[in-house]
Amino acid sequence: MAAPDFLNEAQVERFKRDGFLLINNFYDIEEDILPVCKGVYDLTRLVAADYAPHLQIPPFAFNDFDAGYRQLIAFDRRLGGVVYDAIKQLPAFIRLLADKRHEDLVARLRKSEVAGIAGGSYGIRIDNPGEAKFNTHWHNDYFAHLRSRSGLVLWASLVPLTPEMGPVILAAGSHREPDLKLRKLGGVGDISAMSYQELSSTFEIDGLDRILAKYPQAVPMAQPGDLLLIDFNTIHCSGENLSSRARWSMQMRWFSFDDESGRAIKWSGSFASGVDFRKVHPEMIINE
Ligand SMILES: O=C(O)CCC(=O)C(=O)O
Repeated sequence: MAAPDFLNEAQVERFKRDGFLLINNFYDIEEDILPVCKGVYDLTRLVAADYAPHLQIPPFAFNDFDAGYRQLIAFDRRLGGVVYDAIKQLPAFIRLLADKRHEDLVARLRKSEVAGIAGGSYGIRIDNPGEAKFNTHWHNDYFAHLRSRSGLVLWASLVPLTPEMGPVILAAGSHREPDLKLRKLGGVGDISAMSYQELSSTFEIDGLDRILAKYPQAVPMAQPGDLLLIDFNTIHCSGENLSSRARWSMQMRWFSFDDESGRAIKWSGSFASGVDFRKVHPEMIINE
């Protein structure tokens, strides 16, 4: 298939080598990004109207769409959770998730003729300053979402990232690490009751320090409109937000239906869809 014109051969090669690729100005700010920010703003205003009517939410401004959200969580942090759960259902976000350009990327980078969107495996992270407890630990998205090893995370920021905001940290080239195994930390019981975050920190990649020492770390500084592509097998984690603004970022996950690895597991989901990963891949777990 011919490369879509937003992706040249050198970029395809870099993606294959590093297991990630930052594409600058992939999205149209007005068409693609602003409507999502406006949706976040509108939902924040609704939540404020119902649960914090005394707050004076300022008018919408793209560059500071979350000014009202900051007021909301300063008043009651739990209201931030209401916004977080709601925003992944915004039509502007779902339209972007299913964008044809994403399908073309999967076809090109994953050699797929039948692409899929991992159901329930998409959302908008809000990494507030001082809330490192919600950070993801070193993991890859195959473990957390399954479907197929031939998958792509499409990661895009809604705010201009700075190093202080703790952007996602990637172990460049770690998608080529063979035979990754996972070790359960501690005597955890019922994993079906755990959140995604808890689960990602319940299992650790076996030999993590040794593996991380092999790969240089990269921290792409995406700006609104940029797209960061991450191979499902690339090991990565959240950085720590030491700034004064929340780090808002979209995660959209696509995969290849036609890849053998997905067909072998009937495209099963993982923890993020309530499936116990250990039942699908017992050979990847080290039980002591
Ligand atoms: O944006 C981040 O902090 C990392 C997100 C991540 O690792 C994930 O959602 O799998």
